[in-house]
Amino acid sequence: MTPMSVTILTHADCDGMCAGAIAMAKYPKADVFFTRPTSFLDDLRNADSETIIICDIALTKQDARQIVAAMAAKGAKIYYFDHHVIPPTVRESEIRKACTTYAHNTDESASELIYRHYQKDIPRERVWIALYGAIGDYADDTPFAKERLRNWDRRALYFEVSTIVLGIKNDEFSSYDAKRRIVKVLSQGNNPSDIPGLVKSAKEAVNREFDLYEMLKGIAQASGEVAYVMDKPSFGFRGPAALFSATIKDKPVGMCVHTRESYIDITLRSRSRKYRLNELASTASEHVKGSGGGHPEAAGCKIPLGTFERFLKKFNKEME
Ligand SMILES: [Mn+2]
Repeated sequence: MTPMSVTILTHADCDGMCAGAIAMAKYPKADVFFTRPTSFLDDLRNADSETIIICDIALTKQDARQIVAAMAAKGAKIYYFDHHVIPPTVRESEIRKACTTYAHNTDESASELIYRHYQKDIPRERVWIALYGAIGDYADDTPFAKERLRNWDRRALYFEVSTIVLGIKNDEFSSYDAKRRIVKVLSQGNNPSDIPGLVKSAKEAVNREFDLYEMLKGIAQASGEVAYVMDKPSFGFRGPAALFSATIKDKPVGMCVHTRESYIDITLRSRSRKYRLNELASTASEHVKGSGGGHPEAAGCKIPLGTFERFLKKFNKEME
């Protein structure tokens, strides 16, 4: 183990990048690695630092027990900031015991959780990054975020959030190396719009989203209370495709369905606060021996090939 070394393991979306940037504001020499729930166990096992900071990574039902055991066995200081639902295969008290610090709340973004932990050690203005992460994850409705939004020009903040959320959708900024550069720049107190090319990239993504909406008008379908688009030509922009399908068909829930080689990948978005998509996704996908989860308004599932009809029927039934 390298002494005094710090590894940041974080999610590669806006909230994860912002949470990572806050960790890096505290530890400028830290190494940043991006991970995701399904590769978290391996990446954690490979992390070789005295201090490991984990942000915005959900524990999967399948790996949760092994991850907690791996954290406990590591002999490192582990700081874990997350807001995903804890799977039933592990107890929160066990996670807490395996970590030096475990900050968890499903109502707050990972960026807010980590900012609150380090705020005394970093410049006050880094709260912007926390707000970018919160807005990026639709988690700016918390008492903390609402109060902080009043301190600044929120239109400027939204501009910066849009720059990062949309800018990383284009190839130029979607690689882990490009995202690592963005995290570093943010951690030093710069804004997303300071990164050469990122605003332009965001604008291109906006254009593609409007084009996507036009394209979906012709192919979105609906069944019961669910709108969906099946195997649209490109795999990207799945969240907006799910949402726009719901908007086009005027349904509370939209899905973007992609048939992959060995499973069906479904991205879900909701236009209504009435439903908890993560719970619906989990119940309906398990009904067909798949898996799913996420947040109340944004979720994802993997289900076996040939089970979409049954999945959809169950999903509609659970919505009632
Ligand atoms: Mn998040």
